Amino acid sequence: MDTRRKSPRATTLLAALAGIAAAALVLGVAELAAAFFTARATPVIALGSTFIDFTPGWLKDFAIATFGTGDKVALFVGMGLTIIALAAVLGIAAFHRWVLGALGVTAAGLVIVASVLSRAGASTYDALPSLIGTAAGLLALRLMIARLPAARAVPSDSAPSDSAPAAAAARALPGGSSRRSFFAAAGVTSVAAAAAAAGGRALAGARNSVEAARRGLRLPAPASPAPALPAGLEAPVDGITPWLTSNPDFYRIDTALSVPQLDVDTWELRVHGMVEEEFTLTFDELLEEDLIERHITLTCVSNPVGGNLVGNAKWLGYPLRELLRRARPLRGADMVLSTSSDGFSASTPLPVLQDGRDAMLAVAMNNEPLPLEHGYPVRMVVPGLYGYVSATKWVVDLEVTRFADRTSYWTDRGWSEKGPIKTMARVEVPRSFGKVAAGTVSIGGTAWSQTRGITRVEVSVDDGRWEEVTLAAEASVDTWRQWSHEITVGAGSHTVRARATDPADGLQTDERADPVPNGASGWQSVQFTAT
Ligand SMILES: Nc1nc2c(c(=O)[nH]1)N[C@H]1C(S)=C(S)[C@@H](COP(=O)(O)O)O[C@H]1N2
Ligand SMILES: [Mo]
Repeated sequence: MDTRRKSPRATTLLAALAGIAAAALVLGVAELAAAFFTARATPVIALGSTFIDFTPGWLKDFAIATFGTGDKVALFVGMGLTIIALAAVLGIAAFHRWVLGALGVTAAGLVIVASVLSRAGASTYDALPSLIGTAAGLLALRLMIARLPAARAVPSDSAPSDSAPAAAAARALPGGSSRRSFFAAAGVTSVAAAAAAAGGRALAGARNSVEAARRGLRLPAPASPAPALPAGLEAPVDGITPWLTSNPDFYRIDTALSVPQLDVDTWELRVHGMVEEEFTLTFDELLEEDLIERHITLTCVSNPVGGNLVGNAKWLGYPLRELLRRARPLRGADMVLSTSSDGFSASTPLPVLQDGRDAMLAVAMNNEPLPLEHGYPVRMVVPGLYGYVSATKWVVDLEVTRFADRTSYWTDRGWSEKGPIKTMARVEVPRSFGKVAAGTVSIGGTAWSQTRGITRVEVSVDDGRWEEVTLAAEASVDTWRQWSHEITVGAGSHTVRARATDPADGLQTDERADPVPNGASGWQSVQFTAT
């Protein structure tokens, strides 16, 4: 008789333990991944909220009555016990039939994913941490179960059977040592779970402390404040995009899986390359310079015609032309390669940074220190260029060089070396496939042509004659400009097209182009229905 058959009870207990250790790993790894990817809903919190949603009212009342303000603790204890019980059952199931256990763990993982996705503000991307955690848990469970004696007793002298690999693994080991190796695997799993959970908390804590430092930051007043805004910047049309984009509404584009957490006390900008004077700039030194404040509209090269990867904010920063004046570029240099702490880079034509436009190292956005995801503590903002060749967030390095010598993140991936923003008119009202009341309809939108300005916008309804619309006031040539118009339409389906004119390049091209390699072009056409 095989020794392993002597204690089936003990083995079942170990299987339950394996299930519990695997569950701990699922949650630990998921928390770590959530902190790393800056997920909006973290798995444990989301599970807790779902747990509350599914707790019957009488039990909730009982919990509040009994535990008072300790009801949250009671919730997590109750949830923990539920998870432990479920995990133990799944461990035993996996021990008897691996497929059954694996399906159970996968189902549990999907429950976590579902609770994460059901939280307000969650995006599908937030499912990733739970999926990674579940995968890690499955793998660990598999390794632990494989180290347990076979579920079905197999005489050690029998021929290898068709039973689960677990049985084969167990048989391959001399009596006793399989249990030792089980404890080793379970130990590693538990330690990994605890380490992942602790790592996740540490990461989240570091993020909180950077956010706290950001909130406590006092920025100097600008030496050159933003010019006063003229009245009438917003076109009088319901549903038009606000002229100033708030920080939470500002589009975000970057390659950073995890938002960089930079410390203003250690942040430095290295300025080097083809310059007479190389230097580094600390954050305090940067703030001591004369700062300018300007409204500038940023645009992403990936913005499709009519798209919303564009936003307008007030930026405070140190003019790059001043910084370059200090560095004194050498003859032959034609590009500034800016690099972020996370390795992104952008190549900006040197003349653009010296031609008098308000290109800057920005430290504030709409009267606040830069939000973490918009480049805290310092980013570049260059009027007139798409972000991929100019707007480096979390910037730490400026190298004066030549296009012939160096390339950058997106130019390495087939996008154009130069990225001036194309003139564009956007229709915001009516919405695409929207409904309006037949008769006279107020329509409107935004047009931009940074550094050149917008002098005319025209619309054409149902391919009719082009009509000039009313332009709202212009703050500067570096900002977008709103427009409005009244059209009269009968019931039915209609289209409206829009096109802008700027004083330098003239009429916006009607040539359709995709965003790759240097920005979308073409006249936007919006279909809508009047009833
Ligand atoms: N470090 C870093 N900076 C970056 C990017 C990036 O991927 N990483 N993307 C650029 C691109 S393509 C754009 S359009 C702008 C967007 O800036 P925003 O996210 O503040 O709107 O940032 C630019 N700066
Ligand atoms: Mo972009």
